[in-house]
Amino acid sequence: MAVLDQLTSQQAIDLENKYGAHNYHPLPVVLNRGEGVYVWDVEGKKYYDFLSAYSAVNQGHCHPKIISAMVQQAQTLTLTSRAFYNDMLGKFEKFACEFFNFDKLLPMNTGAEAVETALKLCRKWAYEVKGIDENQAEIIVCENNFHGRTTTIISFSNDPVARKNFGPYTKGFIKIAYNSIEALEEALKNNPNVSGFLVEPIQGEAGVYVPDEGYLTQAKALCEKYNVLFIADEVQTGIARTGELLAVDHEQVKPDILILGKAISGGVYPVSAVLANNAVMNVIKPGNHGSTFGGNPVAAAVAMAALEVIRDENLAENASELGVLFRSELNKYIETSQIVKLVRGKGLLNAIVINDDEESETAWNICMALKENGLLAKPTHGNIIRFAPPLVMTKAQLLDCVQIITNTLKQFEV
Ligand code: IF1
Repeated sequence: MAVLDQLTSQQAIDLENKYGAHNYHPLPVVLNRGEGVYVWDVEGKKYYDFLSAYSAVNQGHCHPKIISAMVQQAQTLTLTSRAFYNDMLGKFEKFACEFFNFDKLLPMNTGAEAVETALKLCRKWAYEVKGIDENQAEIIVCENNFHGRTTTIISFSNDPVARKNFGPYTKGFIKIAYNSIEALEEALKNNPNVSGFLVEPIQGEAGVYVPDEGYLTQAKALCEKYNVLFIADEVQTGIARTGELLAVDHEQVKPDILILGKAISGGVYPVSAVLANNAVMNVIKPGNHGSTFGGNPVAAAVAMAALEVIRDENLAENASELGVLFRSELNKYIETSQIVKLVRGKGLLNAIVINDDEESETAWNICMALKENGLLAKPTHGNIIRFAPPLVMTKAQLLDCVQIITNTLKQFEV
C-alpha cells in the first residue's frame, strides 16, 4: 500500500487497530478534511464537528489566516531550540501577555506540560517566596479533575482508568470536593504548607460541570487570605469557548497562574503556555525548566494568528450568544423528553445528561446515530454527551444542528 493511496474508512481503522496502541476508543469515523465547522470522512460524507478536537479548534478547521501564518513561518524558520533566540518568540510573548494581561509567559507544547510547568512554578514560589520548608509544599486539587496524563498529574486524578497501575504516585497534593468553598477553607486553614489551588473553572471531563456562581470569586479570595496561588487550568475552557476570553472572566477573577493550551493555536499546532506576573514567574531561572519545542517560531506565529482570529471575529461574543440559543432550544425539547435529563454549560461548552446509568451504552448509541445524521459528538462517561462546536458557527448552522440533535434524540425516546 503506497503512502498516498486513499484508504477506505475500514482500512484506516484496521491499520490503527493493528499498528497503533489501543489507548482510545474512537467513534468509527475516519476524517480526511476539515473547513470551518465541518469535517468530511474519507467517503466524502460531511459532518458538523461538535467536539472541535476537545475545544482546540475553536477558530474552526483550517482557518486560512492561521494556516497562512504557519505555512509562511514553516518556510522561513521552524526550530532553533531555546539555546539561541528566535525573532518570533518575544513577539508572541508580548502579544499574549498584553492579550491576557500578565507580565510574563512560559511557552510549552501540550496542556499537560503546561500544567506540570504551573505545578513546578508554584512549588518553587512556595519555597523561595512564601518560605515553606523544603519538600513540604502541598497543592490543593479538586475531585473529578482532569489536567492531563503525566505521572504527576494522574497522581491526583481520581479516575481509576487513568490512574490504575501507573503508580507509584507523586506526593504533595490534597484533594477536595469541587464547588465547595467550605472544603477549600477547611484545607487551607491550619496548613501553612499549602502553596496553590489548581482548578478548572468548569470541569470538562467530569461532564461539563459548571460550579455555582461566585465559587471562583470566593476561592480566589480565600487563596489571597492564605497566601496561596490560585492556578486556573483554562486549557479547555479558555480562548472564548465559554463566551468570555477566559472562563474566569465571567466572575472577573484574575488567576495568579493561568494555564492555556488547545485553542491558543486553533488546533493547528501543539502550543501551550503558562502566564503569571513577575512576583511569581521570576523564580524561574536558566536551567530550571524548558522544552526543545516550547516557544518555537512556528508555534509563536500560529498562536499570534489564532488569538487575532478570536479577537477579530468576536468569537467570545458569538459563543456566548449561540450558547444561550443552544441551551434554550434544547431545553424546549427536554421539557417533553424521557431520554434527556438536562442540558448544562456555558457559551459553546455544553453537555446533555442522558436518562440512563453511567454503564449504559445509550450515550454511545446516540452519538452513533448523530454520526449517521451528520453530526459528530463524543460521550464523556456513559451517560453524558459533550457538545462543543467550533466558535465560528453561524446562527443558521446552529439551528440546523439543533434540528439534527433533537431529531436524533427522538429516535431514542421510549
Ligand atoms: C485525552 C477530556 C477534553 C484538559 C484540561 C489539561 C489537559 C486537558 C482542563 C491536557 C486535556 C483532553 C485530552 C484528551 C481528552 C481531553 C478532554 F475529555 F478529558 F475532558 F478536552 F474534554 N487540562 N483534555 O481538558 O492537555 O496534554 O491533552 O494537551 O484523551 O487526554 P493535553
